[in-house]
Amino acid sequence: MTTWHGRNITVAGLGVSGISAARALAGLGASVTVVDGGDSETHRLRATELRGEGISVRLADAATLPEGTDLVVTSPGWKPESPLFAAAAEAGVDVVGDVEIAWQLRGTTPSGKPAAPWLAITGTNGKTTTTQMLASILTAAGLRTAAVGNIGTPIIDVVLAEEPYDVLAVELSSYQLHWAPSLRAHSAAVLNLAPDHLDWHGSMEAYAADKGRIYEGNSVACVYNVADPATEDLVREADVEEGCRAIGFTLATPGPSQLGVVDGILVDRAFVTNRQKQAQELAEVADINPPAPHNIANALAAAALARAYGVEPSAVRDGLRAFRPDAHRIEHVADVGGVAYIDDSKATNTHAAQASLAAYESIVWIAGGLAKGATFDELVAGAAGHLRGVVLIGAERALIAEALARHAPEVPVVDLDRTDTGAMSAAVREAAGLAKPGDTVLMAPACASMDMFANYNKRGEAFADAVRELAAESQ
Ligand code: UMA
Repeated sequence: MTTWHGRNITVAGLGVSGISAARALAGLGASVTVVDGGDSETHRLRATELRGEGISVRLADAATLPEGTDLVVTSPGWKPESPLFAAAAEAGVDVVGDVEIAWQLRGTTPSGKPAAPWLAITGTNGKTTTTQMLASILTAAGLRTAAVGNIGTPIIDVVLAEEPYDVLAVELSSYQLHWAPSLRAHSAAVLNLAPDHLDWHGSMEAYAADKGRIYEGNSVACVYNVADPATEDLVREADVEEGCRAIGFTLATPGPSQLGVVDGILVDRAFVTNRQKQAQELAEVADINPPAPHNIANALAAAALARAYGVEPSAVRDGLRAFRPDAHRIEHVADVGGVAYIDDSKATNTHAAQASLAAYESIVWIAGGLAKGATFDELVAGAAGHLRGVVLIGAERALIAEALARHAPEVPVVDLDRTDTGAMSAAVREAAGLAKPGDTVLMAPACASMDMFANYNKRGEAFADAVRELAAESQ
């Protein structure tokens, strides 16, 4: 077992994961220094708090490696080419992520109970929802569980909890997987694979390779999306434990070793005694909230992981029924003047935006923000036939404007040329002006929000506030 006592550890990042890692490692006797490039008021407040706990903090310098460092524990957002890591490589010092540390710390709780296995989920879209669905199913099965990881709860906090967990539903981003070389999940799912975060990873190949790490060393099941062959390729490339199975999920009738849908029923042909002849009913499509195609796929993936862990069919049904989706995911805000206003602020990439643009007939689309290295041609070409008009906001809206000019030149576009927070209210008014009764105004930006808002929640709230204002005026 690793000894942490007396080690000199540098934690990169004073955010959610950095604070969790710093506290945990200091608690185990390590000498911890947190470094961060930021120097905002929030950073200073956090620094004061940690210093009070005996943890050193250095702000406004994200590049220099503190003297004597023997391990760097990074937060997921730091890019691999960050100068700090170049300095670490130069000094022969390893760099790992907080998820790697959590994996190494598992089982060190005093209870004597074996470490909770991890059921891990990644994918370009749907991973938070699927992780929540899985946690709901595991809870319905009477297990003590938590939805952790990229979802927002640092995983180190959970593996060190006083009262141990039976099993964990772990959402992992490609960043976290990149920095977690020894992670070995019980079972794992890659939901889908589309270009995202290419600015961080450098290429689609590097992004896919990091996502694929989730299958390494799985012991029971590697769950893949039949409709997305790239996910199955990742299973094929993974080095797994003897006896670990590849399990597909599909919206069509499932083959052997798959979960799928038959006449509105979710069906398991993987975790049954005779998968050639037998099929186990799990739940009805109507049990899923909302029963949109991409969400049925999420439910099937969650069900596959739960069944891999041995959960009974009735708990899959009860867990799916109990699940309620988060705000800002294709959320209906209001109808104003016969036009529906939908908040899909969570559509922070083109793949997610594509799913919601495909769900409506005639759309006034509000889009734009930070593109994260994405291109928009495919998205715009696919959606062109549904677009009544487009309102563009945010820093990198020109990329979308150019794609519209190429693939949908007839569609009216309002380019707001604004990145202030008030721009959302103006965008909603412009959209209302373009929309006709029966249309949908869809805020699915296909971009990250940080150029204008603290996060996608705040962007969604700004949209909803603007819609409510419009509704009040129209009464
Ligand atoms: N920082 C630097 N230099 C850098 C990068 C960051 O100094 O080059 C500093 C920032 O000033 C900040 C801190 O590092 O103080 C932030 O670190 P971070 O960006 O890794 O964020 P955390 O607050 O630690 O949150 C992270 C995840 N964030 C990212 O991956 C960007 C959270 O996922 C996650 O919930 C949390 O750990 C707990 O595990 C958020 C996310 O946006 C929701 N994830 C991406 C996504 O889902 O698409 C991957």
